[in-house]
Amino acid sequence: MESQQETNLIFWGAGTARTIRPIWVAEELGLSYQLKPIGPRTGETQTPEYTELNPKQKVPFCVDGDLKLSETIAICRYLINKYGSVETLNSPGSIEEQAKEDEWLAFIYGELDETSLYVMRRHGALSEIYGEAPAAMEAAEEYVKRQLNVINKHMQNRDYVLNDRFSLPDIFLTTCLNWVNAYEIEMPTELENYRARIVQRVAYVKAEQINKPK
Ligand SMILES: N[C@@H](CCC(=O)N[C@@H](CS)C(=O)NCC(=O)O)C(=O)O
Repeated sequence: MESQQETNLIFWGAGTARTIRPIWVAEELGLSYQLKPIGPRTGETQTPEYTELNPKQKVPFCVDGDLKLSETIAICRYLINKYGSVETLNSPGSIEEQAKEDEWLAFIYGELDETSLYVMRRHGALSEIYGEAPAAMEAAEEYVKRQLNVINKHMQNRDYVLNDRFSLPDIFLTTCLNWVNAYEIEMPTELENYRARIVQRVAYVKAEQINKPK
């Protein structure tokens, strides 16, 4: 049996393309953690206890001893900086490598996740809350395709986003590509092949099961 690194980590949140990210990182790192699988818009993020912990009333959220963290990028980055190793996932080795990792993370999270896929979610499946906006939906889908073309060009002849080693931007990209897939948005074949390869990772398969909504 594989040995697990003991921690006092607690993650809140399950069931979304964002909540899977810290779980996936923890699985890649072989960490022990406790999951409180609360879901968005279930009322569970609005209880006084949870609001005290995370005034944003959002998931995912992470507690490690005295440290309380929201924001998927910050949580995943912290886990790797604190618990990563060369055998699992580790922090970039130089300021320049860190800069390239940040560049891709910012692009994938900012342009694909927040600016377009989440806009489609808000005005699609969540339109009862955020309102119908067909023009925004159409524009966001076109925007997704534009960003996918940029990534596709970068990924030619590469196994991973950075330096031929699996790293945090791959976790963000794959979870966004899963989202693109679920929305049946046309994806370049090479990106679909990349996604299909990455989701076979043992840590991903485990995380995907664990992240399933209650
Ligand atoms: N920027 C945040 C976004 C978190 C976020 O919006 N989470 C959604 C679920 S994917 C949520 O909790 N929504 C609940 C709500 O808006 O009430 C992050 O990256 O963690």
